Amino acid sequence: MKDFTKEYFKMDEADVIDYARTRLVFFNQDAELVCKEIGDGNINYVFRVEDKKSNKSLIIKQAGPVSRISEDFVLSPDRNRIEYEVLSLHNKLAPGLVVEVYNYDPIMNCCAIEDLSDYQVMRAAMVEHKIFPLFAEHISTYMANTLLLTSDLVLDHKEKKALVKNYINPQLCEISEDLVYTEPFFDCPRNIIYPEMEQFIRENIWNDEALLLETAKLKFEFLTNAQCLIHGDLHTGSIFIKEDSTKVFDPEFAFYGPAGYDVGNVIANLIFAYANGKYMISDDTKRKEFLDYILKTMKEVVDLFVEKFLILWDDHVIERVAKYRGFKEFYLDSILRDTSGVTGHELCRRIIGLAPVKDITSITDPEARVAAETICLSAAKIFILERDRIKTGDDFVKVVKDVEKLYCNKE
Ligand code: SR1
Ligand code: MG
Repeated sequence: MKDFTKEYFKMDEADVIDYARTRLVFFNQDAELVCKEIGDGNINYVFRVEDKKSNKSLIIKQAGPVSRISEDFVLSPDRNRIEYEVLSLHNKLAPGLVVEVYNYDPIMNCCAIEDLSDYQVMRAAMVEHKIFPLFAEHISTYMANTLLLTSDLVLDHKEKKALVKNYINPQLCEISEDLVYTEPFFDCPRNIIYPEMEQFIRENIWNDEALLLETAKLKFEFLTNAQCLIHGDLHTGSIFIKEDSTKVFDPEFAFYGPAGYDVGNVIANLIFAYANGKYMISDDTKRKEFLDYILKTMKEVVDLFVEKFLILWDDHVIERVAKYRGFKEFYLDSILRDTSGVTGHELCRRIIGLAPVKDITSITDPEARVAAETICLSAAKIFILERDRIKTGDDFVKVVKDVEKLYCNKE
């Protein structure tokens, strides 16, 4: 058996079984362990270990020295510590809405995490057009709690600054700075573009100077606004879901950044689910039911987030000047502006950039794929350019409906 206590190495399935048996206090002595690497993300190795005797299981997530999607990304294993600490903190701030984390190992750069095998990764569930009526309720609580309760509004400012330092995450932030804010907006060799969309992208994104200017402003918002501890990658691939429960995981991109980054990621990824449902569900009744569900969820995510944020504000804010009349509205207004801008960025970067999403790439018919991408990119432009006026759940939904009407009338 290899030594897990001296020096890091990348584990295979057999190593992980030995590791779980010898380094974790989880399985019984007589456990019959089996292990499978189940990771399909862009970055890490994810192993599921199960005891065939007791059916107990857990997940071991190990950070490799480079990302899986491309060796261009050499990544500090410190992301594993950040993930462990953020999950531990978020479990306190939003109990029941975050996966449990059992252990962090700074030598092997891995975490042991609760196995949620009765849940599904939300993106996979969305591509199967499943409906989760409680999702908006759950994710809005998670976001309101984690975003407000880690901010200068409620924390002693020295304590907050210590947290900013603890969660400094330069390499993972650089990925978002490049992949979300920079590369989708020029003809970057790393971009992955559906060939039939190239002309549309060139004319409507890369050559739109007014749009480029706004993306620069939003990039600087991401770079400089240490507002609160954000998840940093809150797409539907970072959420486990089942009918009555939602659990967020994978906060390795967490850092002190703008709150709207998390909210905007959730909204944009609901729009990808919408685009997929629109073109992949052939039964009219089922399609209408799924699309109505997504639009209702988008509206509720925004409106419930605002409602819960305001309630928490009244109960928790201690900063004296934040209590001046009008400041609460000013603060929330800036989060919603960022939310709209980030929604636009996430929509663009998943269609133009290096890391596409299955909701879009699984649309099989080429015309449908072009239509879905055109709707997403046209909505993205409005979310970025008109972010000053997009404030309510209805405003977010209207952008999607308006773009859809325009595009479908042209067809
Ligand atoms: C190199 S990593 C590409 C993307 O995968 C992660 O989930 C993040 O979204 C990142 O941007
Ligand atoms: Mg991830």
